[in-house]
Amino acid sequence: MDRLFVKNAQWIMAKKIVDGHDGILSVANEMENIPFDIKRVYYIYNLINHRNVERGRHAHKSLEQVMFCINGQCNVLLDDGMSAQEIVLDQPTKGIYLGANLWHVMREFNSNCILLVFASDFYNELDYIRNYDDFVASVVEKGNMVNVISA
Ligand code: T46
Repeated sequence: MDRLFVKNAQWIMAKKIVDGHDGILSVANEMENIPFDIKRVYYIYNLINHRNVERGRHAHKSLEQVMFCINGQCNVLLDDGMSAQEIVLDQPTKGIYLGANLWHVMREFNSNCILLVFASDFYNELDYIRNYDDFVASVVEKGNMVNVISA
């Protein structure tokens, strides 16, 4: 598993229970594997144009999320405004925490990719920063505010 060096991201491992039955049961518990109260769950699937599609391409102002690829795989580009890295989600138990102020792009899906996302709040379009320049400006502004406070 790649070391994460971008801010506001971390690997999240779901529990994997292999018992006497066929199949594997995985579980993620609020405040245990998922570091926030879960208000919403959504999933992304049926990626027919999977080779060319990119989803995400935004940051959130305050929303926190954990994303698992529970079938297939995809890449996620993570960009905190200072540095960026691309990770692979390819195991149902290996999730990524997406904190606020983290630009993320999901891409290079394979055809059977299913993303399962736990979110800390309900859908609110006002929480999205969908323009990359606006995102960088907000990171710079927050960085300056930190410097002013700590000066
Ligand atoms: C995110 C990444 C990982 C709703 O009406 N309710 C919802 O709960 C969601 C998630 C979306 N929508 C609507 C808003 C848009 O009209 O569904 C449409 C597609 O949403 P969006 O373009 O934001 O989809 P993605 O895949 O680019 O992003 C989604 C989440 O929206 C976003 O919060 O971080 O997955």
